[in-house]
Amino acid sequence: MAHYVQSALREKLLEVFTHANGEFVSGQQLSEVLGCSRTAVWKHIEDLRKEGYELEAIRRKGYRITTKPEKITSNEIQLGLKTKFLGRNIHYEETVTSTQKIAHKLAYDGANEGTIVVAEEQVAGRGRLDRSWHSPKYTGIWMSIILRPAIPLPQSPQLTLLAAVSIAQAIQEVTNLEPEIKWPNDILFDRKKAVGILTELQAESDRINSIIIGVGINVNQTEDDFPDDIKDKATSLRIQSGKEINRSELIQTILEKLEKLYESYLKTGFYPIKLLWEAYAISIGKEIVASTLTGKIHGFAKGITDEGVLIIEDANRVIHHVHSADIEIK
Ligand code: BT5
Repeated sequence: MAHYVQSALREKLLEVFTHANGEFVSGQQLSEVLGCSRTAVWKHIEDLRKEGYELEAIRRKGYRITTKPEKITSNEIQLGLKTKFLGRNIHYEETVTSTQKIAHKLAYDGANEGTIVVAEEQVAGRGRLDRSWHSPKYTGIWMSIILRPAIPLPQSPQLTLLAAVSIAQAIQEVTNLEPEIKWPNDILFDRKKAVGILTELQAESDRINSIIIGVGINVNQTEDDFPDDIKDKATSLRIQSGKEINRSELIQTILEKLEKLYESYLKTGFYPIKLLWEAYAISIGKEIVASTLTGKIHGFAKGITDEGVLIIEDANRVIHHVHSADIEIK
């Protein structure tokens, strides 16, 4: 209920600004139209700012909107999209709990391979091991992709690496930045995380029904947009490049790169993807600490196997094969 009232007020507020057509609207006027105090008006204005609206405020004159957030639209993603199946079916929503949750349901109900779920905001975005993923409105790409590859179950982690390569390629093409991949699923700039990937499965015994690749990309956030707990370790493409980036264009490029790599992978296997992945990898050839569910492994990251498994050699020259872990580079 509270949420409904909030969003109704927000709609009304935006309506007033739309009518004002770029002119100033006084705080008094706003408080009358919305039926709330001047302080409450100020709070709503702050909320709009957090959502990416830019407002000018001048004493005695009031407020006016100077820039509206750029929204993702299915049209923009699909216009000129050069894919056969990826992104041909788009499920778009303004606010969701998690795009993964929706994609799981769609996949279970038989959605076509290549269906994607895109949201402007996630209120319960998740990372691996039930960690949370900060997904504020209008600033990032929060997307889940449904694939149905006919591959043996143990090979499914390869798709995380494949997705990471395609996202890195797309970011490079759209922004000219040089992404670095940290095994298995992070894309970093200056050692700070801009992209996280979460790969989940629906399988029966050893047969894969679907693989759902969740992609979280910090695109247009500024430093102030990150909460304290991730401020020091997160970055966005805008912070890195100094430019705002069109999210629909980036999604389109990711879909094109991903489909190309995925088709090559189904035809010729993982090896070519592995080579591409290695060219972006920063965690290889370095001293690292891998935190696994069963403990920490300190050692030298030698590379990945043809299955995408991380190889670490410890101080006693014992080789460890790590399937899943968080990596810290020394
Ligand atoms: C990941 O997990 O990196 C996978 C993130 C996947 C998010 C996408 S968004 C679309 C789809 N729908 C979902 O609900 N999820 C997927 P992990 O490696 O466990 O990293 C999570 C950790 O990264 C958190 O514990 C934080 O420390 C940090 N973190 C959270 N939000 C972040 C952000 N926006 N940018 C950078 N770091 C973040």
